[in-house]
Amino acid sequence: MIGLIFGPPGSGKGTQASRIEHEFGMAHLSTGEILRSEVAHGSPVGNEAGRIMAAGDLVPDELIDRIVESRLRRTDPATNVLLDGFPRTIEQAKALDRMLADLGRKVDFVAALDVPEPVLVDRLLHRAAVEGRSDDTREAIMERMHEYRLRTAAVLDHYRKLGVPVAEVNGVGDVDEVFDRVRGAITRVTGTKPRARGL
Ligand code: B4P
Repeated sequence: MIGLIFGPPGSGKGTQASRIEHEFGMAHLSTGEILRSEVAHGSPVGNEAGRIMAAGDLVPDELIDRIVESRLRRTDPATNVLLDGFPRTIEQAKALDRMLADLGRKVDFVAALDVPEPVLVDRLLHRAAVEGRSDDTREAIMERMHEYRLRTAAVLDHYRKLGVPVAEVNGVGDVDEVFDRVRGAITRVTGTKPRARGL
């Protein structure tokens, strides 16, 4: 099974993904985390991506597509994969569909977190104060929201048109409350039961 956790910056994709990973037995692949690790290691990819990310822009599709493709090719075909932060453009979505078709796989569900922009900005400014991430400045946050509206939001319609089940989930509330909704939505659209105790 291949799932996407989707939503605007700060909607909690990474936060919810680590819970989905454990409860549904999925391997979590976050393009944001991969890029931050490349930046931290000072690799050529990291040097190229770091400046772009700090400005709140999306790194080039070709770069991200190559990263994801190499990870997917290394993944056992029997492994359930949860993609987090990818695809973020229609071009990335089409590239993903081609990669998966080559591997005899497809996107099975999209869980989309819905959070109003003022709440997103507050969360990211709060994270800036706690973690000091280079792309959590007010200016970069505004740019990330703009990129989301301009280029990323359309990815949901791409998958709806392909007939992929898209579950929209209210992402406002505490993390456990949001996860209850996410878990319910994934169970509904996939018919898969969480594996953790007492569920
Ligand atoms: P990502 O790492 O994907 O970061 P994000 O969208 O900001 O965060 P996410 O939605 O995962 O929020 P989180 O759980 O952390 O991308 C970072 C950058 O990498 C992009 O801007 C781009 O430059 C680049 N990039 C990545 N993928 C790319 C791609 N495919 N193509 C091009 N460029 C790409 O939560 C945010 C905060 O809210 C946290 O502090 C968390 O603790 C808090 N929070 C979460 N849930 C909450 C809740 N329910 N209530 C209150 N706070 C909550």
